[in-house]
Amino acid sequence: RRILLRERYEMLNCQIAPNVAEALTKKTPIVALESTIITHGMPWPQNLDMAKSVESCVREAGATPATIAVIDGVLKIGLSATDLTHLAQTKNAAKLSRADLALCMAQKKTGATTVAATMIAANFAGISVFATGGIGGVHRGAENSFDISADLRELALTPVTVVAAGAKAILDIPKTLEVLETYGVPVICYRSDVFPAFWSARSSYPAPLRMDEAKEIALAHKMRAELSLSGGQLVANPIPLGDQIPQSEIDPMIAQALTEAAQQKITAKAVTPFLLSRVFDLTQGRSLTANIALVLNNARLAAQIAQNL
Ligand code: PSU
Ligand code: MN
Repeated sequence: RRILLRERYEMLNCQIAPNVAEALTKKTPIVALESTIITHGMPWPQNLDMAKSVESCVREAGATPATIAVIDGVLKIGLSATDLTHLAQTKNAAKLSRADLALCMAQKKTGATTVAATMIAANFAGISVFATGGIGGVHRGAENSFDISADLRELALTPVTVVAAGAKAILDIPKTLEVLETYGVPVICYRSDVFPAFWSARSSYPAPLRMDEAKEIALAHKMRAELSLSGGQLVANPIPLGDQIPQSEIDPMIAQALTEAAQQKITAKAVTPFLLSRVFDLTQGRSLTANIALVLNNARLAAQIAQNL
């Protein structure tokens, strides 16, 4: 089977980093990490610092990090320090979701994977746990724009447990929760009775499900596989209270960013990066500090879940 897999990777131009390949062979815990957060979610040079710190965090928690991206057409599961620096500095990397991944590889281009594409690549490589900041979701005004992130449908299809700090507060949280419910995606709030709102630890929406131990989350993941259920789990891990920006403070800034996006007719893939960068400016960088803190917090929980799988 291993030889077959190797041939398949070569045919596809997929490279698994040596330490990730070793962890896969030895069945030691691995945590996948996305790269759109590096290229489209944060400014240089904090994006590179974050990418390195999140990998260290995973290692300290006893798992192997595997940051995923497409570099010159090669799907890499685990990036070298050179790749990471190159990607963090690249201005024109594509933002890859399910629709774009194979095309980017075929055209030998460079692209960063969103939650959806990272789930696909992780599952392909045999990695079950993935840590990110916040997933994409249903945008406010979706009843007119139909802007619903492909991340949600991916959670319905691909069996990876994704640890995020809830959905970004720039989104319509109740609609996002409704779509996840329709798709049969378990939304497991970690040690919380309410769904977290990314920069803020609490939203006003109750937790659809709650679990308090990484072990339980890992067991639920296994049970889904036993039942042959397609799709993953969303673990919503609140940002630590000391790092959060309370909703009352950030809400007016989100409202302003949304107004500007509408005025400038920002659409499709550009919406999320535009809003994140405007909220960064309007909070004078506080949103970035909070974003980094929550990603590290998610990496630690993801490593614990991976250890229990
Ligand atoms: N979380 C962050 N920063 C980000 C993203 C998530 O903290 O930049 C990215 C993820 O890659 C996610 C994407 O999959 O935003 C969602 O984009 P869209 O809304 O266009 O589907
Ligand atoms: Mn969208």
